[in-house]
Formats: sequence, structure tokens, C-alpha cells
Amino acid sequence: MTPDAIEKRLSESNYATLQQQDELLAVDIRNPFAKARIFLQGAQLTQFQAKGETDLIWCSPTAEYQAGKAIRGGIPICWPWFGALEKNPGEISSQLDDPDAAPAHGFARQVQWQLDHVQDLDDHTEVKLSYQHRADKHWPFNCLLSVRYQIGKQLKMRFIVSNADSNTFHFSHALHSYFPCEDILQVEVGGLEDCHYIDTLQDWSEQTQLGTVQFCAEVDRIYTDVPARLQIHHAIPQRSIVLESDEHHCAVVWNPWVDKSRRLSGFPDDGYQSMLCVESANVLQHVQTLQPGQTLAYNLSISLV
Ligand code: TA6
Repeated sequence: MTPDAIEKRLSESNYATLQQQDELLAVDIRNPFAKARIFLQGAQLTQFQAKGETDLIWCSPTAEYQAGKAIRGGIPICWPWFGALEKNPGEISSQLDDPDAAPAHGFARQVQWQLDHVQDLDDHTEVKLSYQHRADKHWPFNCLLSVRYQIGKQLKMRFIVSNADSNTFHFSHALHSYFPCEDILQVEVGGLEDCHYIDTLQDWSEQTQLGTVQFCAEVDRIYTDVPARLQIHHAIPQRSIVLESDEHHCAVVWNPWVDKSRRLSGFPDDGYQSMLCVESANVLQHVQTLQPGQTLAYNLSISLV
């Protein structure tokens, strides 16, 4: 999509501008309710701050903005699989001829999406992007992805997958949301009490969550069958981020802690102290299946209370 074509779409809104950060183009929204930045690569939101509030979303200060390379932070769209392909159920991994060459978290966050429209409404600006995939060795199915952001007092996101192929396909996915915190030692994630989870750091063993999730070491857990509402509580200053979604049945909770922070690209060595991920997902037994011509939509709203 050429910058001129993007500018034409942006002219439909009073609050949208085109920005470039290193190799990547982004849409900035500055409306009366909030400010946000959405990169065309991966349709990835990297900033959201409601008027008069602190940042709702975290993005690494050392993130790299290079074509084809995932941006560290914001809300990466992980599709058509979550994590390492070989760790996904067979009905997903068996769809590719060369699973070893598959990128972690799929390819949707690495490709250029099209900006479809930017529209100012009464209490938000809507930004819609899409990506049309033609069957290839990376994913042998014709399909259409679209995402619609509502930039208002709340951040709302609707991710839609349509099967434009003559074959059924299966996928897993996650909205890999990064959140800021003043002090990771003061953070608790609520809503996951008594949920079953897979601890990827303990040989993918099955565990049960006792009380809230707290952080004093690396955490990398896949919770399954989670409630529609999760909260990230921070003690001082007191604030809670609420995630609500009826269509995501799993949640991934991650903090890299000291050692992994040093290994991660585009991530400061002390980054673990001021961020955490709570990712809205459908993974493992929640494999998603799309028949030819079928569409599935996944909503997520994120707000500060
Ligand atoms: O969602 C948690 C996780 O799978 C972690 O294991 C870590 O790898 C993180 O995602 C980041 O993955 P990325 O590919 O963005 O570096």
C-alpha cells in the first residue's frame, strides 16, 4: 500500500496522521478521547493512552522497527499458531510441509497489512486493517484477516479470520498484549484463581492456580478455560487494568525476568521490572477450526479502572 493510498484513507478522519519509525509506517490517532499508534506491519498497536490517564500498553524502549521483524511490545497478533508450531496440536502443525521453518507465533505480525478505513464516530475513532493471504508454503490456505480497533476512552479490538479456501483449516492464536507496571513485584493478576495451566518452564506440566498470579521469577504459563474478565492489579500507585473477552478461552501470562530479558531482542536488560504480558488466546485444546466460507471473530476490550 503506497503512502499516498494510506494518506487518502487517513483523510477520512480529523485525528489520524501517517508516521514512519525506521523502516515501518504507522497510523497515529490523536482524538479527544485517547492517543494511539498502529503499525501497518502486523496491524500492530504499540501505544494507547486514554486522555488524562497513564499508558495502558507497554512497548519496549529498545524495540526494533524493521520490515519483517516482530515489534517488541504493544499487542502483537499471533496467528495462525501461538508459540512454537511444534508445540501446537497435530491438526495445526500437520498442515505445513516444513514446520521447522515456521516462525514463533506465526507470520501475521511480520507481514504488511492494508489500511481499509479510519472513521471518526461519536466516542471513538475506528481504524480497520486487513491482510489477504494467498495459499503458499508458509500457510497453504487462502484466507482473510481483519482487525478493527476502537480508539476511545477504552481500547477495543476485534480480530476476524475468514476462510476463503476450499479446504477447512485449523489454527491457534493470541493477542499478545504487553502491559506496563511501576514495579513487577507489586503486580497481581486476578481472575485466574483455581484455573488449570501449563507451566512451560516446568516441562509443560499441568498445574492449578492458587490465588492470584504474582511475580518473583520468570513466569510463562498457559491458562485454559479462563473467565471472560481478567484484572491486572498494581498496588502503589493503585491501578487496575481490566481485560474482557468472551471469545478468548485461554490466557498466557508471561514475564521474562532477569536471564531471559538479557537474551531477548529489542528488550532492555531491566525491562522485566516494568512490564508483563497477559495474552488473550485460544491454544492447545482450544484449536480453532474454520470451514470453507466461514468466519470467526474475537473481541477484546482493555480499560483502566
Ligand atoms: O507468550 C509468551 C512467549 O511465548 C514467551 O515464551 C516468549 O517467547 C514471548 O512469547 C515472546 O515471544 P517473541 O517471539 O515475541 O520473542
